[in-house]
Amino acid sequence: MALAAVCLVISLLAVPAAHAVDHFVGGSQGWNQGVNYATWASSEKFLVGDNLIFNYGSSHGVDEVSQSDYNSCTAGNALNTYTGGQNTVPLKKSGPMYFLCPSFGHCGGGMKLSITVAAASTPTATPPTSPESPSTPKDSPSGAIGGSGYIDKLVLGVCIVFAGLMGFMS
Ligand SMILES: [Cu+2]
Repeated sequence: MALAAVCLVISLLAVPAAHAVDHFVGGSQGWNQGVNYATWASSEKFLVGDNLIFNYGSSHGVDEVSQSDYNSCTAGNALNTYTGGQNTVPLKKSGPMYFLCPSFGHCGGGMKLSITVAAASTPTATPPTSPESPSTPKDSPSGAIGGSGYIDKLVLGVCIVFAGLMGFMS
């Protein structure tokens, strides 16, 4: 039964890699003034199906805007407006997305965020890391196949058949 156990472990390692990632904007600093969001975004890997999580105080808000409004810090033509202090923004399609705080002067002071969302099926060279542990190496042996849902299902299917055979023979 040892081989079946190994098979089960491989399945458990492979399957979670396909799950959506919640990106907490700004890490522990949240959505606030005095945070470099270009630096934060450069450490994240955004994929279709992931979420952006904004946490902020009552003096702030979140507007999704066009690239030109992002560049000029124009808040009047928002594509989507979020308020209330905590928002989950689903990343539904690949391409760039732009956000800014509509409070007067905040965007000009740097409270703006641009990200590039990649298609979920794109193989990832490095697994996404959480802002709390940026230096943790993740050298999982399943990393090379973790990006493919098809391979995950294949591994799982083979394991189910294999486990069934082992149970039948023992
Ligand atoms: Cu603000």
